[in-house]
Amino acid sequence: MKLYYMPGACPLAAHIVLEWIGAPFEITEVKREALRSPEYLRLNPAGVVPTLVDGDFVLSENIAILHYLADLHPEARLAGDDNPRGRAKVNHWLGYLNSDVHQSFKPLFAPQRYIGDSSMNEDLASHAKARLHGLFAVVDTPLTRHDWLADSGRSIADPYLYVLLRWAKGKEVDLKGMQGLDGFFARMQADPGVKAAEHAQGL
Ligand SMILES: N[C@@H](CCC(=O)N[C@@H](CS)C(=O)NCC(=O)O)C(=O)O
Repeated sequence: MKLYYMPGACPLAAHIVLEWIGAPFEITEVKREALRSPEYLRLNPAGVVPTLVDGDFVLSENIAILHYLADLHPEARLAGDDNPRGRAKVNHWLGYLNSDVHQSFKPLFAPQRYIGDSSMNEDLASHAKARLHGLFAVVDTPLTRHDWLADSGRSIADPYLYVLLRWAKGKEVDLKGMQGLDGFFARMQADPGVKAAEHAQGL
């Protein structure tokens, strides 16, 4: 199994899951300028990471990849404890992280895709950060009650949240007073699988 990634970008979530499930895998870094190369576009027509290649099976989209890995290794119990409500809760958080939180970082990383006037970049960034503050507050609440995002326990949603929190810290999103998130971040940082993935990506 091979995971295509850019260091610190969202494929870090799948990379951590690969560490957690303990299956053999390799990683290949994609340089930003190679995202639009014909070779890479053949694997991932959207020209983004992650892409996972498992034999003749090529898969993109974070949520699809995370579920695929969890389904390949049910013994790791990363998809919501194998019952409809548990799975629904994991999907709830994955949807929230992928559609709302992840997307709200995009004006911070690539403002030129959202506005033509770069003198407005600071204003755009401050609105994006305010939006992210509110989105993270919603995630903080369950983490004041339990260690992992889904109440069924550790899941594929947790590495995704961890990646987004790393970005929030890098971009100085205000997370003051969000103690659930503080504890979660510290737990993830101490996790051997997280450490291994970060080390392999040179982070
Ligand atoms: N919908 C995709 C989005 C993936 C995505 O946004 N990847 C970013 C890195 S975190 C990327 O490759 N950005 C490069 C670009 O947009 O040019 C998914 O969830 O997998």
